[in-house]
Amino acid sequence: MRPALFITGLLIVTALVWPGRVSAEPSVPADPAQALSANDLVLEEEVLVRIRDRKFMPSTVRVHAGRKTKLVFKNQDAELHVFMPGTLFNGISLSVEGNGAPEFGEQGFRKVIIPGDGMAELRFTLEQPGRYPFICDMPGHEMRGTLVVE
Ligand SMILES: [Cu+2]
Repeated sequence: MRPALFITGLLIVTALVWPGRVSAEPSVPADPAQALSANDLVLEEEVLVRIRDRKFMPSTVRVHAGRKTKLVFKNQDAELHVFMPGTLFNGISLSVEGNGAPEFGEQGFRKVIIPGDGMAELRFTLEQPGRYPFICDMPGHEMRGTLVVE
């Protein structure tokens, strides 16, 4: 009777203590992955360009060479507009999110059409400093801007 009681007692104590010890262990595999994605977010530079009354605001947009960039266009007009940067993004990896309609040619990104009250988010990294003009190519829109890569 007594040894059986003792063993039962031991089992209960072990059951009470063991789960606590297990949950106290740090979860090693999750930590490096989280640190990496947090790092990625910190390194990304976000630049916002509003479009209102047929103007890019600001019309001079500054980004940094070698830096992961998220360039956001918010179209606050009712009509659609276009971000068309010429050959700047030829051969450059670029992703577009939002509700715009991007166009890609053989050389890569050509332009994105952004609906009224719409938004386009472009992610890229540019390596070559310089001043690069962009336009909205909708008929009658005299909209110009300059992307400055510093
Ligand atoms: Cu326009």
